[in-house]
Amino acid sequence: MHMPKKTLLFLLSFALMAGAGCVSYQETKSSDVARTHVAFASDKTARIFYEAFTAASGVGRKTERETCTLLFFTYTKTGTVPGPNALFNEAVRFCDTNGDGQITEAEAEVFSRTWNGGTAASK
Ligand SMILES: [Ca+2]
Repeated sequence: MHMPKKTLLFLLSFALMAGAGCVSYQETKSSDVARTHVAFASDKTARIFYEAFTAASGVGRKTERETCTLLFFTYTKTGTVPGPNALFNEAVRFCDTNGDGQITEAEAEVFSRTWNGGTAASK
């Protein structure tokens, strides 16, 4: 059986690519910013805020991006996790409802009941 040269070359290229498999790459980055300055009306207010903030700090948010390149059989998965300051700033923005830079006891009480780590509730 005689196989044309082009067909043989095509089959050889296909076998080479199939044998190479898929290259997979995964990277997780942490992005952080400077912490927002905030004042608390009292020590009790600060305690309420920090207790609610740290209770939900285990709830991480991750922004993911996936890329699949068929030509070179490459699969890339990139994730970004906000750093602790970014989460703190978001918590302050969420808690300080009137945006005056001071957290009152009423704001801290509402915050402690509604803050879930910034995953669902936001202003
Ligand atoms: Ca305020």
